[in-house]
Amino acid sequence: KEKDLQKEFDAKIDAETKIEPRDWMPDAYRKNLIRQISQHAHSEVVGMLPEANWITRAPSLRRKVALLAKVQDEAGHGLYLYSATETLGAKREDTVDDLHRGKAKYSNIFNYPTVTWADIGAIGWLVDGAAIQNQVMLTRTSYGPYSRAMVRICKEESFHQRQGYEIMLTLANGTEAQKEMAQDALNRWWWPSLMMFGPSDKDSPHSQQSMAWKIKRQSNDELRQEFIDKTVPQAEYLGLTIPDPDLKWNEERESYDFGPINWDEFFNVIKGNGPMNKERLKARKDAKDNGAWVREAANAYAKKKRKREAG
Ligand code: FAQ
Repeated sequence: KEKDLQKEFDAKIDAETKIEPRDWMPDAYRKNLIRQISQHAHSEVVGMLPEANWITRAPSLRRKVALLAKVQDEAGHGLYLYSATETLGAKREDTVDDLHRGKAKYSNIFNYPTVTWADIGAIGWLVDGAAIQNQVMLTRTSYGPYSRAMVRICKEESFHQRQGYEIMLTLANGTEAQKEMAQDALNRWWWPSLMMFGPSDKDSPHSQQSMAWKIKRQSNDELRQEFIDKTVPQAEYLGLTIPDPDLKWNEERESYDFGPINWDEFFNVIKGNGPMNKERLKARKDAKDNGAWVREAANAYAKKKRKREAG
């Protein structure tokens, strides 16, 4: 019986038929999806913090409205993705507790500080840009609810990317000090953004199986290269310099060669030792603790209502 179910599952993967919540799936497929989607959800939620830091200090009402909307979108993405993990049988409480206990990962990128307004531009441009590169691929992922979530989320991320690029464009065409601020933000966010795609393919333990299951449709290195090729001309248009002396167009490959990535920094950050890891986790834990009374009140109200309805 199990063999038949496995065969049916394999045939669906081969035929590009989405796997749906009630379908049989191998345990390891389910586990791997819960791992990836919950980390993705945590990234969206923790990812609100660096930008939220600038909401009160946005330089104009228009900038503030756009930033508020963007940060709210990220919250929505997080909730959407937690729901996707629930379709796989994960409990949201456990998933969130794993984050708070430091057991679950979230994207390396959100462990860096946002020290100037230009960082908000750089995040939209580079971080959302990298997120789109990865998530457009995930619209074709084999698990139905995840793939459909990605279609919606990518539409919003495109707005976020343009919002960030436009901030960079304004600064890059502004005063000398503003241009310097934009360049400084690019210098600090470039390399961590490249790390968002994950370790090199040869050091990526999940890739092979995730590709076979069509959870991932392109490798970490392929996506990183595509992102670089797309982003270099955008930096040129801004008149800014990518902080990589080895960056060079390769005629033969029709693609950019680039310098070595500091993987020690990456692994250190995802182990919890980045500049902002402790502060980010504390902010999430405090948010949960400070909201405890709301959850208690909502539960008490729901209980009272059920009792009343029962008779
Ligand atoms: N950060 O074997 P692989 C956003 C971990 S976008 C931290 O290659 P996999 C939008 C990995 O989990 C950011 N950890 O793993 C936004 C694994 O550890 P584990 C979120 C990383 O899964 C924008 C180990 O290294 N996007 O939030 C990272 O096959 C602006 C080995 O790696 C997604 O999560 C990293 N960058 O490939 C929000 C996209 N990379 O679990 C607010 C969905 C790897 O064994 C503001 N995820 N690790 O302990 C994916 O596509 C994949 O999970 C990859 C990693 C490509 C990230």
